[in-house]
Amino acid sequence: STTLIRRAVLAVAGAAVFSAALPALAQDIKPRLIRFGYGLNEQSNQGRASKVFAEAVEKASGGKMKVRAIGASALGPDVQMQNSLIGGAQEMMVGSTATLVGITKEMALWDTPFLISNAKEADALLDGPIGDKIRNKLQDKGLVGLAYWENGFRNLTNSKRAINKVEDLEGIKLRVMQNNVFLNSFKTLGANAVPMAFSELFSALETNTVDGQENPFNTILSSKFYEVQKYMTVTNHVYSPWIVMASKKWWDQLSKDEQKILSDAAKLSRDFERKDTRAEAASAVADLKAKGMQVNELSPAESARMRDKLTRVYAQIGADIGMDLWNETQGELTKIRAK
Ligand code: TF8
Repeated sequence: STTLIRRAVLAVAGAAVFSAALPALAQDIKPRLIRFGYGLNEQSNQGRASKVFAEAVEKASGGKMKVRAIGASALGPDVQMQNSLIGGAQEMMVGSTATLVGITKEMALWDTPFLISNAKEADALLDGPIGDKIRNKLQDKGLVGLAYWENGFRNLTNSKRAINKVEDLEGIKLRVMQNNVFLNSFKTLGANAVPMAFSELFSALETNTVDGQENPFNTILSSKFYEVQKYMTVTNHVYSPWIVMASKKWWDQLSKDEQKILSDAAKLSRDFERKDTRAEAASAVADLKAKGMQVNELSPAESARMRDKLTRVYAQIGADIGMDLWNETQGELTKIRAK
């Protein structure tokens, strides 16, 4: 009977080895080299998660699909990479949704000031029907949106003064993303808003070409903006997602198995990225203070004044993305908040 047990054990072990090897054998996977570009540096939340994505793809494909994660805008700023993907000259990227508005107008929903107020709302809205609907619109434009990562709640920094009230923004030369909602919002609030690619931002701040910028804590830390910015004002004025995308031209040549490996890895790295980003953000204010930044919080009353001043901007977003999508989003948020 010992032999019987031994045989049974061996059979089970053999089956396990066989079935573990089987998916890789049976799957339709070709050797692929995937250039995955991103804008921040390697030592950022974006860089860390890009590495997780690359490793997940390599592992799931048995080493056949190799991802070269290339950061620091070495493949160009977001706008340029988006166009490379559309043209089929680059395979993948992760970047801002804000620079996609010219391609898919519905993306402007994510630029709505104060739309999302916490992580629970962000995840549920982005991973739910609204997020899917907007993401899938990219397909007609030559892009495949696979998952939203967290860029985060944006805050203001500048080299001139602490922003205690809306009027303090007057005359501040503020870099904004290349996106009309951001441009109009900050012009409306009195700043001298200048659209600029992220890759040019540090040196623009350093040379005082602009006085300030707005980004999540994580980016202010990882891009070392504290070296060239004295003041940070916690405004949480908008939640920005990032989006992982593939070139549709390239994607359409992949097998179903290869496509699944990439979408699974995009989601796996998304879950890692959100956790990592939130953990880093939680201690970032203390870190930035330790680096010498003077930090203040915008009062709820001033925040409310900001919103009031942006009424026109809200109306414009509704008109641009369509009132149906706007109303659906409000309905979805009501549901999420009730949960
Ligand atoms: C910005 C965004 C950046 C993104 C990134 C480089 O300020 O917040 O995080 O563009 O992909 O431009």
